[in-house]
Amino acid sequence: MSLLTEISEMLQRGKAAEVKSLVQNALDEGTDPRVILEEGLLHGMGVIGEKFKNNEVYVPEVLIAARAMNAGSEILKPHLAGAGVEASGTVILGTVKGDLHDIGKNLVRMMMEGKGLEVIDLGVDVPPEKFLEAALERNADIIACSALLTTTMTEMKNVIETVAGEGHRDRFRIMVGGAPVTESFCKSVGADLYAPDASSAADAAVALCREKRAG
Ligand code: B1M
Repeated sequence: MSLLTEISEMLQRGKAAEVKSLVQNALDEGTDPRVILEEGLLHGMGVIGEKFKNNEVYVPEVLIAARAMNAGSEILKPHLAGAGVEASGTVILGTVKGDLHDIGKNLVRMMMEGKGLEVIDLGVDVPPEKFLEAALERNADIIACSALLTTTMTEMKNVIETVAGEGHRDRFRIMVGGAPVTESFCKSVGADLYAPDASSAADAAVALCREKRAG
């Protein structure tokens, strides 16, 4: 069995310690960290997701798989992030109110930090006022919202309305993403940018900060 397959299988079984050491072994063998992420960790999480959908596994199994996913991602973090890059912008990031999914958001943070952005991670279940408060306090460039549920993605509209309602809509760029979010949803709620995955979210955020700072 290849190391990547083993990572995927151990993740599915929620074996965090094993996932960590297998990820380290794969790095030591010279495997590209992005390949370890995509074909090891995310592959395993994808299988769990399918089983969750089909009621073959339940919340506890998904939670321990998520913990193993996060453990493996932490080992990858320094290898995905470009060390020593000066901050080129500040991003306020969080999962919207009512939503507890954070694996994708954590990957977005990792990729953004890797591109030299300063990321203030507000965690999960973040109310609109908290996004705005943090953005004002840190004089941020971007407010970035993640949502994984069709029932919570509508909170993104509340974030935008809260920012606009307080007269700050021109001051911050607002970015949205997460599995149910689409380009057309982004347009419909009046957000500035949608990114489908963590890597393109990081690239887009850097471009947005550059454009914003250029005037
Ligand atoms: Co939840 N869950 N969950 N869950 N869960 C989904 C999302 C679901 C699709 C499963 C299913 O039924 N098929 C479904 C949502 C259905 C829907 O709304 N359409 C669902 C449900 C229903 C629920 C509960 C309601 C279940 C229940 O209790 N009955 C409940 C809700 C809790 C709540 O939030 N209030 C719930 C709970 C949970 C757990 C707590 C058990 C756990 C979360 C643990 C955690 O995150 N720490 C969990 C998990 C793990 C999942 C699945 C299996 C995996 C999600 C994940 O982490 N994927 C998921 C099924 C699936 O997706 N196949 C499911 C991996 C991750 C890397 O991908 O987050 O999409 P993702 O992030 C990507 C992109 O979307 C993007 O970049 C990332 C990487 O490239 N991205 C951004 C994300 N944020 C971005 C922001 C950006 C840009 C890009 O810019 C700002």
